[in-house]
Amino acid sequence: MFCTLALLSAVGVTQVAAHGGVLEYSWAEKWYFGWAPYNSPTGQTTIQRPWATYNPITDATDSTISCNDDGSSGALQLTATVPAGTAITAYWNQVWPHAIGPMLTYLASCPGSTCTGVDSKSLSWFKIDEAGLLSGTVYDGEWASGKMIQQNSSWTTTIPASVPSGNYLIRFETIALHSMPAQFYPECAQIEITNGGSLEPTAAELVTFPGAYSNTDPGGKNISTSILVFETIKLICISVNIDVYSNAAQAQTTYVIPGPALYAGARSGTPAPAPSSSAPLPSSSAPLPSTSVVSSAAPSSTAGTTAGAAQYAQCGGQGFAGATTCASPFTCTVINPYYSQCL
Ligand SMILES: *[C@@H]1O[C@H](CO)[C@@H](O)[C@H](O)[C@H]1NC(C)=O
Ligand SMILES: *[C@@H]1O[C@H](CO)[C@@H](O)[C@H](O)[C@H]1NC(C)=O
Ligand SMILES: [Cu+2]
Repeated sequence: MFCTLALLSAVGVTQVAAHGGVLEYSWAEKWYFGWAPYNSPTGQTTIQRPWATYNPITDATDSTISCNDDGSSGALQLTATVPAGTAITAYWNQVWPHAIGPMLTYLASCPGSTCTGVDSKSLSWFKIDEAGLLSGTVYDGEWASGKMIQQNSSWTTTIPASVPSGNYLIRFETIALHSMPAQFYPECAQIEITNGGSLEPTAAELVTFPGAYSNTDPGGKNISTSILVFETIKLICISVNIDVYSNAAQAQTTYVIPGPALYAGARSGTPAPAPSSSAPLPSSSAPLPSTSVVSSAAPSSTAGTTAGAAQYAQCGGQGFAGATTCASPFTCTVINPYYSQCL
């Protein structure tokens, strides 16, 4: 009885207290400030698409799920130029409160010579980065969004070198699974990719928002039920015999990240997809070591670490215990104190 009451009020507090979105971006040592949803739209000049609210989207098919707004660009919309291969960091408001759930990044190509005026709901999106359950179990493992919090509430995604040059929206998203239903936090920015490659996303890699997610996705609304129960019992009812709940989530070490298969150029980390050697990474693969793409060369080099970490792999940062050298010709580059990457 006590536990039930405590549970309800704790959930309520969590939901009121802490939400938000992407407030800034940085790459190549430049900073780009985002849209301020609680200021007047008049006079706002930013590369970020306008967005409406710090509140989460709680319906996977909501009309605002492309860019957390009606899909339109700003009156004074800017576009930033980004060479393909650049690592872009998005910053959420600090300290991001939701440590359970995946991180996802998408691109959508705009028709014509600019994304300005293009409705984000009309575009086809492909996923260039995803990370879900990094280690452990759904019950108490480490999630990508927890790692995002450790990394100064930021997430770094590299624009694959294979993406064709052109105008794109980039959509960073974190999904919070601590409560039911799942909470979606997507924001978008306008970029022009230069020096790109020639690997178009395939039809199977392209989705629309809404359309990409469903409320019955195993990685969406559904899985958060068990997490909510376990987390809340763990926090609030510490003395209760939790054995009775120790079934599925305690044993579950995989989490199916929602959305389409990862774009091939992001899977291989090289401009051209290696046809047979690089089996597609299962999108549910729990123990992805980092946010980054995994080189197909990685598995064979695990015995001797002299080769160093692959391109785009994490190679340093607070709390990082993996290899700190990079395979030739890449060098370990500090992105921020929490994250260094082989570039
Ligand atoms: C949740 O998942 C279970 C089993 O995986 C399934 O039977 C059930 O219908 C799902 N519920 C929803 C709301 O999707
Ligand atoms: C952490 O993020 C904030 C933006 O939220 C930024 O201003 C600050 O420079 C970042 N710190 C580091 C060390 O990257
Ligand atoms: Cu929140």
